[in-house]
Amino acid sequence: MTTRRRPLEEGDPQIHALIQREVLRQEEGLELIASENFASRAVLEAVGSELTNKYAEGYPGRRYYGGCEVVDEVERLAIGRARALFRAEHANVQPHAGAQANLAAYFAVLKPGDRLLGMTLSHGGHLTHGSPVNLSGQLFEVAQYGVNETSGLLDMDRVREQARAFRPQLIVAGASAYPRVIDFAAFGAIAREVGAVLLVDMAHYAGLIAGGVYPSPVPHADIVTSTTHKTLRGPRGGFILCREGWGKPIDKMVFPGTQGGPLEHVIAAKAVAFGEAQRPEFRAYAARVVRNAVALGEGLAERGFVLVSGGTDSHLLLVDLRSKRVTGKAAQAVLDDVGIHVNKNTIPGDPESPFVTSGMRLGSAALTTRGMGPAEMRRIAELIDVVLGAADDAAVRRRVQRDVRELAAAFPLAGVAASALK
Ligand code: DSN
Repeated sequence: MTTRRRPLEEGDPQIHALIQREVLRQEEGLELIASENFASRAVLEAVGSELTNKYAEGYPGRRYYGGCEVVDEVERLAIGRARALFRAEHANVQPHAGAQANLAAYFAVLKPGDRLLGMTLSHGGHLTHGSPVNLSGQLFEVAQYGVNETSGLLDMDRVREQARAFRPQLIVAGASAYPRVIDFAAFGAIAREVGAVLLVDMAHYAGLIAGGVYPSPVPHADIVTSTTHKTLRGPRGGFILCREGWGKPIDKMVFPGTQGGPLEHVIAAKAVAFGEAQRPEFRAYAARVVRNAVALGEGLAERGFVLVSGGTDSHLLLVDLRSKRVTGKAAQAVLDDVGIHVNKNTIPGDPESPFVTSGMRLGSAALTTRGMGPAEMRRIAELIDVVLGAADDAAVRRRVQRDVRELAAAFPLAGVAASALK
């Protein structure tokens, strides 16, 4: 008789128990963090594979180590699938994360002291788009654009004026808390007019772009960076797409410029995710993500929540909590306590500090993967409203926590592999 080996449980019960706790937390809660998702079992299996044992500095066919014949095939598959999925001329799948993808891409274009124009973090941009606390804000001369604080929308005329005045060598488009469609064509035209390279960081929208429900930046940008784990629902990691002419400088700046050995187990999982995203079911998933975000936004608006920009065209919502007299920090804590996971977020012109904030960011990608639909989104809007309206009432919090667990139990994580591609 053979007994099933449980190497982690037996070999490291502490880490095993912590992973089990995290699985339970994910199972029992409602994941509304806009940058998170649930990867398929196939993606998880690839990440947990023996490919982690292999060093493979270099690129397929040009490695600094022997024994790379298998990982060469893995990486070629990932590159081919990324290029096909996004119709890109060149792909580099080695960036360990989005920040690394951006850093490598910046150095392919810029020298220290050159000029970068990016979206300000407090208006929904990203740390790596020129924030003073990030290398991108320290190594380059940076100017930042934002949204119109009344409409919450990007004003492309204003961006054009800034670009004309600042004459950046690189313009960065893309955001981490902008719910609406970004006009990549307008960014492309502005970049051409001022002689800048256009880089689009599509990390948040990648799955929606792959699924055909959000416009692709690829026809308009010289370079596109991304992560694989948000709406794209792959493993935690990054990648870069670019026009052929940028291929060599980008590859050189990923390795050896900014990284060492690639994570071939993660690259295998990226290939799996790109493969999943090529299927017709993924297009249906992407459409459901947007429909769910719209439903969640409508449910919240009906209950007096104010949505920055009035709604969403994507997977995410930015909620101005001032009408509810609660800060982002307090809302996040109360919601966490009942198992609804969101993140506090600055809103345009936020009077509070980035640590406190007046807003929260919500996203529908993860719960859509679990199989939830518009009816569940409306129910969640109601639960958010109830708990934020009675934050000091422990009995209400416990009742909402029970409702949250009940709703989550109806869409088990164990069903993700099946429901994810429904
Ligand atoms: N930290 C990610 C997010 O939550 O949007 C972006 O890198």
